[in-house]
Amino acid sequence: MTDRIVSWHTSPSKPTYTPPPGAVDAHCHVFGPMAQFPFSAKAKYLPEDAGPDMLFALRDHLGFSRNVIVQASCHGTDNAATLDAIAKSDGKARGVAVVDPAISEADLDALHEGGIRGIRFNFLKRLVDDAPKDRFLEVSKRLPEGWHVVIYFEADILEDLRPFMDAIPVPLVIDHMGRPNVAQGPDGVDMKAFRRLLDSRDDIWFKATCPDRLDPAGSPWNAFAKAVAPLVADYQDRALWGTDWPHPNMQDAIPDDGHLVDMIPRIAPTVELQQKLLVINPMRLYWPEDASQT
Ligand code: 0GY
Repeated sequence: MTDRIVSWHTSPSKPTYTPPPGAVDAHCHVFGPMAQFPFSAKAKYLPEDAGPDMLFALRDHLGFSRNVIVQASCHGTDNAATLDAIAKSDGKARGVAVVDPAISEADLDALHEGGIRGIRFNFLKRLVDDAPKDRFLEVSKRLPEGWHVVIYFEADILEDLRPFMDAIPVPLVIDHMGRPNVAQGPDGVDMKAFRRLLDSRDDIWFKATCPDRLDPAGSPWNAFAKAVAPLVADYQDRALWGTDWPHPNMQDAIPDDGHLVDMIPRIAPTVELQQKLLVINPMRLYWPEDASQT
């Protein structure tokens, strides 16, 4: 691992779609800057710097108001870069941390003070060396009030993870819908299994994100739109949306973030759905104290 990767579009287009006031990009990351926040020795990719200034410039360019910054695997369990970005956001960002499950209560409280509202369990073997379910479960039982657990997995291990997910006593947010094969369509086996998971509890949320990762046919991501729009309609109070900028690890088919925003009306065609997806739902999870104003 020598070359540092540029995984984002350097001049994304201005979207045609205008998000509603107060829209939240509920899945994005920051990388470094490395000189200040070195990457983990266990990182599986080494990105170029993509710090808060770049993230906030993109937020404004795309017409969004707030960000939820998810700790990327390249920073391991040191959340300093994520916390730094939140601190620089003027209250417009909150975050999801990755922690050593042995973290103390005092350190969890410090993360809360810094704007963290959840922790992420990553089960992708290409990104992390291990994912200890028993230890994850233990820490999920002692999170600060109002926090949730974000889980990142691929569709082929959904059934294996069911007992683990069932035992987590706080709300769950599933990254990228558990990476279904969208080419199977809205009634394919992956989407059906994901719907069974959503039906098992009413506090499981999902991110209707990453057409660039999930649609094998590529842009304009028609299979993604076809498979995901019914899910957003049927579970409209639990759907979130995000850019995934700076698109960790993407090297081929780096998406244009303006085009990603233009997907929103294709998966949420009415103003009411868009308001839920982009404002009401993320505000309930990440800024509940302000949510009633939306
Ligand atoms: C994503 C997707 C990926 C990476 C990470 O933390 C990460 O490194 O999340 C991926 O490579 O699929 O959610 O941003």
